[in-house]
Amino acid sequence: MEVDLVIRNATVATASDILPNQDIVVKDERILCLGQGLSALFKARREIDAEGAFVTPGGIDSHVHLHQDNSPTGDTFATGTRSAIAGGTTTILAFASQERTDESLFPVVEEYHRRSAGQSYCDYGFHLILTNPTPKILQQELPVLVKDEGISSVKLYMTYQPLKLVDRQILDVMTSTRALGMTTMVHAENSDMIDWITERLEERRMTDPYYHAVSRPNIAEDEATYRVISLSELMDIPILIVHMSSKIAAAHVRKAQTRLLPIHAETCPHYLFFKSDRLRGEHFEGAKCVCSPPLREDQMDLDAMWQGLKNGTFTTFSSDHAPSKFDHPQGKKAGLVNGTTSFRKIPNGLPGLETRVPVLFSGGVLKDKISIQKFVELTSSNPAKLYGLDKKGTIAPGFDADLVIWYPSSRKMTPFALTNDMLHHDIDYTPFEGMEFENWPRWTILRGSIVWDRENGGIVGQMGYGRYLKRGRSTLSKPREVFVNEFRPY
Ligand code: DUC
Ligand code: ZN
Ligand code: ZN
Ligand code: ZN
Repeated sequence: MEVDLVIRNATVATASDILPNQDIVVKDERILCLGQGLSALFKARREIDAEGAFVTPGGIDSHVHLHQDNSPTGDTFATGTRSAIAGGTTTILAFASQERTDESLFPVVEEYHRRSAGQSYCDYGFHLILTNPTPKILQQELPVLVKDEGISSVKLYMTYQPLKLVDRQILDVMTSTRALGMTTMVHAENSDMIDWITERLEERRMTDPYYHAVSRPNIAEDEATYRVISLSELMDIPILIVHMSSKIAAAHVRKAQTRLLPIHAETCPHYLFFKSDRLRGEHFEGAKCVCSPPLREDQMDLDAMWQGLKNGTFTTFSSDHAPSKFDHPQGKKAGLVNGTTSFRKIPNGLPGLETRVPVLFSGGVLKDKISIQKFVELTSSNPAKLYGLDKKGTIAPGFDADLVIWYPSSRKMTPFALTNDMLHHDIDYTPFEGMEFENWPRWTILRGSIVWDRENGGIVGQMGYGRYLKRGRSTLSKPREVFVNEFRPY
């Protein structure tokens, strides 16, 4: 039989197993079969020798901000997804973001389709950011978006004046997401604590980038995390708490999971590797690392993030790619006007879409901090299951042939120190500048097509090859029909 691609002698790593000497056979964008000694049975239009190399499922980055109005100097779908494939990510979930004044979600989703159509190098889907959850939107529009658009998740903010929902609004949203089987993602920080501290710091002229971290202490994340877990328990719905950064907050997630509540959480590369001293850089350079929740002061918090990756507290490991250019008046330098600093005006967020997978491979798997199976689970399999991507997230017959082929340990890649000019985003810095990498995706394959070839041409995929993905329900968790008392939220 003639097939499109055979990858020979791969060491296939999935979330459960490491399988040596595998031939992976690809036909019509999908994995047809894999096993030992298969290559002789097929005539392949293209072969790749992966002798001694790990092959892992294409990365799924389930938290990416592209072309949002609130970051005018960030990445577009074209530049962001170009960087994704260069770093072994074949699917992203970006946000279609409702403004407080938007009375309908349909034009919002249409607008994000316009921004992404024909622009994407990788497959993509949308989460909805809900900032104006009116009864019409919750009862009439959300069901249509779930059914027709395959948008099966929303993100809510507990902080930021233009975005935040108060608890009773969160309960309103949860009523609908519960009925529709959607996953509810939450940015958990206590808004009043942050605003109040920010005002005091401004009165005291403590406005350098470093004070952004001071204005958002661990306890603000801790309180909001516990609160939203309580709201979730009241409503009996699965949630995912995004971009977690602190040990005390993660402990609430762990405890809730031990009680079998359907609480999921996510952490990001920057919370594993960087502390808040990064915000102290000279010449306003600290602004490069302003994100929310902020980088933490204490190594204890970074250690807790690693521990949470290993022990299952964190379901997903996402980039939270939310970049702004540094040297631009609407970028990070918005917080520096005529020599006067104002951390409040620095756009929040870091670039990290291209580096997410290699950072965890090189800095986690190769440093024996996590197993390769755990790496696959966090970077690909769990995001697929949590967000209803039923053809993605593992290497098995019938699944999309989304694959990353690493450099083999026998023919090692020359280790290198990362510089921003090696990356493919449209951002003028990377917080990972200077970090040593001992491996990097040699090839990235999306639905059977080579889209990244590090030795021959780099980006070889086409803009527009990436497809919009309609998603289904989460297969990781659902309501349990367990309630706090006789009250039912429906
Ligand atoms: N939340 C995000 O999810 N990304 C960037 C900034 C923020 O607060
Ligand atoms: Zn957030
Ligand atoms: Zn607490
Ligand atoms: Zn984000």
